[in-house]
Amino acid sequence: MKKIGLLNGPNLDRLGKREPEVYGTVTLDQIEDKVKAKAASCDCEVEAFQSNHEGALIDKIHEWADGGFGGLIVNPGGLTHTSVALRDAIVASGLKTVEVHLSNIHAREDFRHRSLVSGIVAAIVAGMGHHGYVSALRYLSEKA
Ligand code: DHK
Repeated sequence: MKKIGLLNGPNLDRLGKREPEVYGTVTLDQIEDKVKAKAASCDCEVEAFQSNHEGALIDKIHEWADGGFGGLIVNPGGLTHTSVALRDAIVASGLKTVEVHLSNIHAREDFRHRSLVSGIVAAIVAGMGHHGYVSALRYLSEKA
């Protein structure tokens, strides 16, 4: 049984209420349920965590790295574009990682085009809304 972490960063707890024209109407609870339901059919176990705090996200990555996890699905939210520390934690974890964005960050403001995470992850999914998370799990169920 592969253990996969599902990590969501700042403001993703507001999904469903937050700019639905950009991020959709599906809530984070619903996304986590969809990913966990998919996990049941591909011999994976998914643990989900969301925080609005950079340090809490980093602590969770360390915990998962030490806890026998094999893969990580991460949407760092706005920290995507700013956080060297989060990037360093992902590298140090050794977890096979997929970066997910609900929106197509390359079709948005210039400051969203650069991700500090993209260069160190195995794969990137952007613009597929909540489907991106399930696609990431499908990939990690084979590759992690
Ligand atoms: C989510 C956020 O909160 C933004 O800060 C990113 C990302 C994009 C998303 O599309 O899921 O720029």
